[in-house]
Amino acid sequence: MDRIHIEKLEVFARHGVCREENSLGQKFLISADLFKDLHEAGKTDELTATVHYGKVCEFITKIASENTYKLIEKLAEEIANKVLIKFDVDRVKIRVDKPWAPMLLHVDTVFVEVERGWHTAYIAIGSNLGERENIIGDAISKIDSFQEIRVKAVSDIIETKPYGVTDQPDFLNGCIEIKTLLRPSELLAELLLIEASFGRERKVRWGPRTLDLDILFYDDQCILSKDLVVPHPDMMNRLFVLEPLNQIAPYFVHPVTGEPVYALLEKLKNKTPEGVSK
Ligand code: A4P
Ligand code: MG
Repeated sequence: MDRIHIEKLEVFARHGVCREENSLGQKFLISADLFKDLHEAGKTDELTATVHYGKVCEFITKIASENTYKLIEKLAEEIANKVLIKFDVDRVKIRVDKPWAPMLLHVDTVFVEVERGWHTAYIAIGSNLGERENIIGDAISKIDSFQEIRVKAVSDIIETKPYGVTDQPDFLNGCIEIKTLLRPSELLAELLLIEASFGRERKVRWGPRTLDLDILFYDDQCILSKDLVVPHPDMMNRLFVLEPLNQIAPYFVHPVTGEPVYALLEKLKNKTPEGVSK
């Protein structure tokens, strides 16, 4: 992919584990790769079509000089995260060199390098208790209020009959597409907190709930752990998931089955002749 490369920006700052480093300070060299499609800027010659590398340098200098961290790992992580949030880039690689680190040995330089970027995830939303519509709307706003999450698309919210445990009120269901800097486990932790903030109680599996937030896809990753399974293992059996998901991501390919969402939906509808949301 195209990139803008910043090589060894000099910043005087006070990061380090030793107290002297925090008071005296030293020079750090910071390099950055900003990954972005530059075709438009190359064609139009317009600054608005690209990222102003001067502004990025000023921004990095501010982060590095106005904070004091023990580790250059932390500095690199902070710069990566903040640059991704502030500037319109898909991915960044940040390298922090500390060539004058106080060691009684000679090394040319010591550096850490991290690569971070935006990820795409799809989340299913359900509610069948309380003010369902308001709860879903407020939950979406809450998700969007995170700096590390951007809601990119919202499906229609549809009324559905309960699936699994059928002796419970009807649900409202929808799906959203997000871009996020959070890792899957961090995203799950935030979603569980949001569920809890809407009074979600876990009494019965598949039972009634004020708010349910399930991660359907996270990029094309397959995750199988005690707390998280992605893609959601039962999504292909649920019209209440596939119908709204098909509105916002019909061509997203399920990384396990290799089928796009619209095909999963067609398949399920053929198994469910009434074509109703179950
Ligand atoms: N977990 C694992 N993978 C995931 C994932 N991809 N996304 C873990 C979110 N969580 C995931 O979830 C239990 C644990 O699953 C979480 O703590 C997380 O670590 P839960 O939401 O407390 O459990 P649950 O909802 O009672 O069970 P389950 O199997 O998650 O149920 P679902 O799949 O959420 O289904 N009918 C209609 N019409 N509409 C609905 O929305 N929802 C359900 C619940 C049943 N019937 C429904 C609907
Ligand atoms: Mg759930």
